[in-house]
Order: sequence, then structure tokens, then C-alpha cells
Amino acid sequence: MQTGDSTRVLTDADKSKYVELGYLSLDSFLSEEWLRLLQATAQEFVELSRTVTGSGKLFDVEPNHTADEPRIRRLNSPVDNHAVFEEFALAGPAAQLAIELLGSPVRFHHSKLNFKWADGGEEVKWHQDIQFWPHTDFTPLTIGIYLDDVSQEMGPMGVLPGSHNGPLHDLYATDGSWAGALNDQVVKTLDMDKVKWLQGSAGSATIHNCCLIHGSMPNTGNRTRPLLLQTYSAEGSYPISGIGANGVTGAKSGTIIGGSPRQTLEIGGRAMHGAPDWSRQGAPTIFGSQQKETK
Ligand SMILES: O=C(O)CCC(=O)C(=O)O
Repeated sequence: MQTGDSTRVLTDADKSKYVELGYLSLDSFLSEEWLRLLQATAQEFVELSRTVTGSGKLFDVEPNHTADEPRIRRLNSPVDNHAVFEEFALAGPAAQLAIELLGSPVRFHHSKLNFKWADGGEEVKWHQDIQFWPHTDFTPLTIGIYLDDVSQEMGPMGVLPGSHNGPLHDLYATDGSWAGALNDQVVKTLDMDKVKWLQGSAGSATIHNCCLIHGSMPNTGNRTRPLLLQTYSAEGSYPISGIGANGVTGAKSGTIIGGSPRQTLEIGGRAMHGAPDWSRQGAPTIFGSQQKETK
């Protein structure tokens, strides 16, 4: 997929800051046109959510969600569910931003729209992302777009600068179950005075590396906090199957944006040129490949 003309939005200083601190916050990143389009598309899903009574494949809703008073926690995989979200993430401004940071081409991983509803929308506890969907390197990053103005009481994204260079924490609870969050004892050892809360106007962007410790407080404000998130890695970084969400990240997961796949990768410091991707059309046998038969 091509991205068309890319408007450069990041300075060298922005890129250095991302490498050093593991995050960026870009105020008023989106054009008015894209912002209105994304807001209207998100609203279509709010209306659709009135027809569901509980969480399912498309929506994760709060227990008190009703048709009259929708309370959506998350729209799953927006890219697979609406052409506007697909265009935005796979060819539009989010894709261009990913290319600026990771180089061209990039590999799309997944998207989600976290609503964090008004008057009590739930917190996201401190965590790192990479344990949820390990890759062959640590290039994956997530680009978030606020679809409304987000002030402190609305539970903006909170990040611990520089923590992407620290340990990869265990996100299991002490009873051995998956918690998806850092253990409280570990959180107590972190210098939380350094946390930056990324407030921003509608259309602002947040970017965080997959190893950065981040989370957000409940929304105690009276407006919902829609945050559209999309994750990319460098083209040579591959999700490792059989662990976490890899393999269930949607039909568009793995899309290469801004060029062609090279099938080169490095694992444990050893480089190789891997076979083509046969995951969609099926693999030929070694006999067929060596005799040059087409499948
Ligand atoms: O919605 C948020 O505030 C944070 C989202 C997040 O960290 C995640 O979904 O991994």
C-alpha cells in the first residue's frame, strides 16, 4: 500500500526525543478535515452500540451499558470495521507518522478505539505493551489520537519517560494469573513523580514505544475521552505467534505500508532472508519450490 505524499511533521529534535524518552506528544496534529471525519465515524459506532447488551467481538462495554446510555470501553479493531479508520491507519496521517519514526516501509499490527466514558470511565493500570504481543525486536510503537479535548480529570495517557530502556516487567499477578499490569510492589519502586500526563486538544497525537511504562486514571470528567490507537513496527520486526494477542489482531494485521516486504530479519544477532509470507495463500512443499512448480 502506498501512502501518497507524506507531509513531514517531525523535526530531528522530535525524533531524538522519542529515542531518548520513549514517547512524544504532538498538539493539534490532525487537520480539521481528518478530525471531523474520525469523530463522525466514531459517533456511528456509538449509535451502533445501542443495539448490543454486552461485550462481544466488536465492542467491549461497561457492565451498566444500555441502549439509552451507552458506555463503551473499547471498539475493537476499527481498521477492520470501517473504511475511514482503515484509510487513516494504513495510508493516512497515522501511517505517515509511523513511517517518519520507523523508516519506510512499516508493518501494521493492530488498532483499537478506547472510549473511557464520562463520569467514571475505567483506569488503565501501569503496564508495558510488548508483553501483550511480543515481536522480534522492540521497534513497535503506538500512535494515539484524541478525538476530543482531553484535560487532566478525563484520564489522559500517562507515561514514565525513559522507562522503555528499563526492565521488561512481569505482568502476571502473584497468583500466577495474567493481570496485564505491573504488580503494585513494582510500581512502588518507580519514580512516579516523573510521570507526564499527556493532555491535549482534539486532534492531538501521542506516541509511545512498546516498552514504555504507561497507563491512565479513571475519567472523572463529564465528557467521554475517545482515544484512537494504532500500532506499527519496523518492516523487519515480526509478531511472535503463540503468545498473547499475536494471531488475533485482525485481518489487516501484517499489512506493509509504504513499500514491499523484504522478508529479512535478525534474531539473536543473526540475520537471515526468510521465505515469502505464505500465511494467506498456503505454503508450497519443498519439492514444489525446488522444482519451481507454482502452487
Ligand atoms: O486508553 C488508555 O488510556 C491507554 C491505553 C493503553 O495503554 C492500551 O490499550 O494499551
